[in-house]
Order: sequence, then C-alpha cells, then structure tokens
Amino acid sequence: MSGFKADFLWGGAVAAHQLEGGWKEGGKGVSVADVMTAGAHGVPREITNGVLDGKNYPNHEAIDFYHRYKEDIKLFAEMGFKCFRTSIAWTRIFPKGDELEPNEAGLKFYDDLFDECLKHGIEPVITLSHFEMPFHLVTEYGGWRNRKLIDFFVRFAKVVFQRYQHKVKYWMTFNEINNQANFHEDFAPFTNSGLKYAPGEDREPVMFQAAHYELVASALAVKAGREINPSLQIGCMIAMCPIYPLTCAPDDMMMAMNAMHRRYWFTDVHVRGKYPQHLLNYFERRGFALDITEEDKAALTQGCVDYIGFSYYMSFATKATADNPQLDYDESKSLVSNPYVQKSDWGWQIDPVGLRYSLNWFWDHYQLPLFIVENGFGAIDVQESDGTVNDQYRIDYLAAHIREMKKAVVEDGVDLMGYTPWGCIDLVSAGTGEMKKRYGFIFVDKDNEGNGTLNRSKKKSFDWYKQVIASNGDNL
Ligand code: P53
Repeated sequence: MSGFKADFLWGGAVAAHQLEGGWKEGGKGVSVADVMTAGAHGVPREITNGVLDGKNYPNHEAIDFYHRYKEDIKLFAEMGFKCFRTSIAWTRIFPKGDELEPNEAGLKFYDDLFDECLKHGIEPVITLSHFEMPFHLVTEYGGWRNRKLIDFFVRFAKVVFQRYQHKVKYWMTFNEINNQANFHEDFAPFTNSGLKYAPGEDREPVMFQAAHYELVASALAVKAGREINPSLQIGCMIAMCPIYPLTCAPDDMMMAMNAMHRRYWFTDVHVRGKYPQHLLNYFERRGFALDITEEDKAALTQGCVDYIGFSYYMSFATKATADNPQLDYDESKSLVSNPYVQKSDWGWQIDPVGLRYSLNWFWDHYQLPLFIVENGFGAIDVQESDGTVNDQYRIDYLAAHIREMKKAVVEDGVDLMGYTPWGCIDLVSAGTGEMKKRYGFIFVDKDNEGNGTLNRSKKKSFDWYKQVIASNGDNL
C-alpha cells in the first residue's frame, strides 16, 4: 500500500460535555461533568455534591456548541472532514438515567446535529458514554458499583441505536474505559464510572467491579446494536499510553509488561469476550471476590467489538523498585519520566514513535481494524492583535504523529480506519477544566474564568489540516 485508504476517515473529535453547554436546555439532566469545577495543571478539579452556588463549572456553557453547531460544522466541512466524532450526552436522552421513556427534545437535538453533519457529507462517529453519565445514577445507585446500571445503559444504547441507525454507522461504547486503572486518584473513577470512594475504602476491587459491569453493558449493547441493524460498526475506546521500561534491565521489562497488562486487559475483554488469565490469577492472589456470573461471561462472548478506537497523546515509562517484589503496577506511583522525550506544558510526554508502536501493538494482539479517535497537543495559544494564532507547534506535533501513523500503515501493514484529532475546535479540558489548554484548529474566544465572546476563528493549523485531508495525508 502506498498510503492511506481512499476512504480513510479524516476528521476531528470532541465530546458532548466539553463543548455543547446548554446544560439545562431541552430537559437535559445533571451529568457528572456538570458537578466538576475548573482546576489547573497540578490542581485537581473539585467534584462537588451537586451543583453549588458560587462555583465555576466550565462545562455548563462550554463553547455553546448546542446553539452554534451549524456554524462549527460548516467550518469542519471547509477543512474537508469526512467524519466528526462526538458523543451523545446520556442526560439529554435519559435526564436522570433510570427513566423508562426517553426525552424527545434530547433525541431531536441529535437528529438535527447528525442531519447537519450528513448535509455536509460528514459521517458522525458516536461515543455512547464519554465522561458524562447522569449524576442521579451516582447519588441514587453509587454509580457503576451497582449492577442496575447495566440495564439503564443498555436501554439508553438501544434507544439511540434504534433512532439513529440510518444516520450513524460508527459507534463506540465507553470512552477510555481503561483510564480507571488509575483508581488512586479521584478523577478517573468518577468520570469513567461515577464512583466516589469512602475514606479508607479499598478502591481497587470496586474499580474492577465497576469495570466488569461496564464491559457486560458494552457487550450487551453491541449485541443489541447488531440485532437492530447488522450494518452498524461498534467499537471499544481505549486510552493508549504505551508503557516503556526505563532501562533494559530484565526486571524493568517485566514491570513494563505487568503495567501493560494492568492498563490494557480491558481491550482483551472487549475484543475476545473473556478475561485474560493473568488478571484472574491476580484477583485470586489479592482475594478479590467479584460479582461475575455465568450469564455475564456468556454476554461478554456475544458482544465482541468490531474495531478498536483509541486515543493516543503520550507514552509512559516505568521501572522495578525494591519495595515492589511482585512488580505490581500502581499508576499513581509507578510512572517515571522518560529522559528521551520532551513534555508539553501539562507534563504530557511527546512521543510520535509511540503512536507507531501502539498501532503495531494493537494490531499484533488483536488483528482488528484500528481507529485513532483522539490525538493532539494541548497548548497555550496566543491570539495576535489581528486575531491570528500561529500554532506551528501544533502542526509540528500532528505532522510528526501522522508520519509515524503512515509508517505503521505502509511499512508495517496495520489496518487503520481513520484519524480524528482531539478538540478540533477549542473546548473545555477534561482533565483540568481549563479553556487555556487548547487543541483546536479553530480558536474559541473564551478564557478559564468564562469571559469572552465565544467567537470562532481559524488558526494557522486550520489551513494546514485542510491540505493534509485534501492530499490524503501526503502534504504534511
Ligand atoms: P485533557 C488522560 C490521559 C489521556 C487522555 O485531555 C485523557 C485523559 C483525561 O484527562 O482524556 C482524553 O482535556 C479524553 C478527552 C480529553 C482528552 O483526552 O485533559 O477522552 O475527553 O479531553 C484530552 O487535556
């Protein structure tokens, strides 16, 4: 093959809660994203007990895509997008999550949004759950620690598959389901699974239980989606940060392998429909008594995914230490700085070669089509007095990653479906809640405190990406 497929899905990616705003419009309920304040690099977002007066909740207005999506999609079309990845805010469809009937105003919003995309020849790529589950499911049910969530999620999935089956072909179930491997910090358990831990609670088995229910829910959703319409393509979504050994010392290599096991077993279950033996042995060693039934195991085998969607921003590194003889991975403690790569202002290690490695790793393990559904450079952009933004650093980052992606396809023979850079229009950062951590080709005039006109303007990278798409990845 000389390059990317003729029907390669170039586009951009966002998530409902990070750009829509309109947090109460059209009957929308409160989501987990609506109770998270703005933080900063090194300052975690506060998760409040409901929406409190006097706090800054950046997702409530976000970039007001809810009212401005026509203007924004027109700009995406101008760049030549073939597809647009977003999510459906669960709380627009089931405001509390446990209702029996969906909210028609929410369904109508996505009908209009998808129609607008299709009008411009842009294929919607849709995530069902992207860090925005109903907050009611947290307060009433304890989030995904409760088995009942499976039914609520599957009901939501069936409603939207049924409704949009002729408008949306590509779906993913849970965004970055494996982020919660980092269960010692509060962010991932809450955004992935609506988990709030009691002080001193043994967090790890709770995470595995929640993830198990999600994997069953994902499999049941995949099965239901196929029954509704066999032409739907339903994938998983994994946050890929490959973990390198700091040195070639054999124990460092084993530590890296164990770390990969602990961060990526989720993919095994999604793709193969069963737990890897190393994890079952780990549950036994740790004495975790998880609620995994025979029906669950059967369900997992019946809902294997069609493709692997993944995000790639950075690689990690780890090393063995004397106080960890079993070489167990604890993401809050086991990572070390890689001296061979640069870091972004937010400490994310910049490693384009890691993308080629990741593509090969996924392909070697699973032989399923791959879709890079997030990649990008969060940076502080400066708008000049004439309104322009010279984001050459973003162009450099993306070009370097696309070059490696091409090697994976052309030289290594990986089957790659498409590429949707993250935050194709500036939006609220998930990790920090900041506006100033920008990823877009399109600048949005809004700051961390919520000031600004919300006007859109093209950055330098806008015309660059347009050329990339027009040349199917040849003009970088
Ligand atoms: P922000 C951590 C590591 C890798 C990806 O992230 C991550 C996270 C969580 O912060 O999240 C994904 O906005 C996620 C998006 C998110 C994007 O990466 O923290 O799917 O919702 O916005 C970038 O810079």
